[in-house]
Amino acid sequence: MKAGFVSLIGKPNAGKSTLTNTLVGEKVSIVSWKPQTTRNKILGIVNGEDYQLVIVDTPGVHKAKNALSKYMMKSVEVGQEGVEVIVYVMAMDKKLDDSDMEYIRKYADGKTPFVIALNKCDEAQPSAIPERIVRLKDIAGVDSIIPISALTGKNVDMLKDRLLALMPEGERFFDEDMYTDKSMRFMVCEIVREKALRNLDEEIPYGIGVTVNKYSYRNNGILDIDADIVCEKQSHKAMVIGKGGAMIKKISTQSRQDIEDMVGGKVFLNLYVRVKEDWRESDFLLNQLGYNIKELKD
Ligand SMILES: Nc1nc2c(ncn2[C@@H]2O[C@H](COP(=O)(O)OP(=O)(O)OP(=O)(O)O)[C@@H](O)[C@H]2O)c(=O)[nH]1
Ligand SMILES: [Mg+2]
Repeated sequence: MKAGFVSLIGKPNAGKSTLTNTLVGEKVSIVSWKPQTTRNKILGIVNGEDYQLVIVDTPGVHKAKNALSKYMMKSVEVGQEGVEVIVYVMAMDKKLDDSDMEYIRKYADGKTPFVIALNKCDEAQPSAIPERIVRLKDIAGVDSIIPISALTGKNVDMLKDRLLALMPEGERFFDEDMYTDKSMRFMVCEIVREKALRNLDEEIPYGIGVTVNKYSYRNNGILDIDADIVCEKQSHKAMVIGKGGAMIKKISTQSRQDIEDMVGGKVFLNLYVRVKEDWRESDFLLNQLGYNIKELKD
C-alpha cells in the first residue's frame, strides 16, 4: 500500500484545479478562465486498490494585495508543508519567465521531490514542448518534467505513475469512499462562486464571497439551500442581480444543476445578494465568509 500527499503549485490559471479534478475523476475544485479562481487549500483524494494519493490544490501564486489574497498565499504556504511531492503546474500558453524560475528554485530545494507538469499541451505548438523541456531539465532538484493536458487527460496517467513511484509505503489517510476533505456546504459555496465567476464581467467576481445559511432535507428528500452572494458595492449588487433578475437566475439555475449532480437529488436553491463593503480587507468579514487565517495555521 502506498499513500501520501502531493501539492500542486503554480501561477493563477495554470490548470491546477483542472488537474486535481482529472486525477480524482470527480469535480472537487472549481475551474474558470479567470485567474485567482481557487481561494482555499482543497484536498482531492485519488483512491486505488493499493494506493491513496492526496492531491493538495492551492490558489495560484501572486502578489498579495488585500487581506483575502494574504489568506490565499498563506494557504499556498501551508499547502506545501509535509507533502511527499510538489508538482509545479506550468501552462504552455504562457512564456517561461523569471517568476517561474523564482518559484521553481524556491520549491525545488532538494528536500521534497519536485515534478514539473507542463500543462495545456493540447494547445501548444508541437515544437514548443521539447524547447521548454530543454530550458528546464538541468535545474537542480527537478525530478521530472511531464507534458500533459489536464483538460483532455493526455499523459495524466503518466504523471500519476510518477507520483505513485515517489510515494512512500503507508496506510490510507482518508476513507476509501472520500474524494475531498471539504463539506457539502463548502462545495455549494464554491459552485455558486464558480457560476458567478463564469457569468459576471471583469472585476465584480473577484469581490464575491458565498455563504450557505440553510442546508436541510425535507421529508420528501428535497434539499433546501439558502445562500448569500456577498459583494462589495451596491453597483455590483445590481449587476449580480442583472436586468429583471436575469443574471441571478442564470447563476442560480447553473448552480442548482451542478449541486443536484453532486448530491444526486432534487435541490431548491435560494440565492440572496448582499453588500458588505470592502469585505476582502476585513479579517472579521473574511472569517464570516470562511477564510479564516487562524484555522489555516492550526
Ligand atoms: N486548453 C487547455 N485548457 C486548460 C487545461 N487545463 C486547464 N485549462 C483551462 O485553463 C483555465 C484555468 O484552469 P484552472 O484549473 O481553474 O486553473 P488554476 O491553476 O486552478 O487557476 P487558479 O485557481 O486561479 O490558480 C480554465 O479555463 C481551464 O479550462 C488544458 O490542459 N488545456
Ligand atoms: Mg484553481
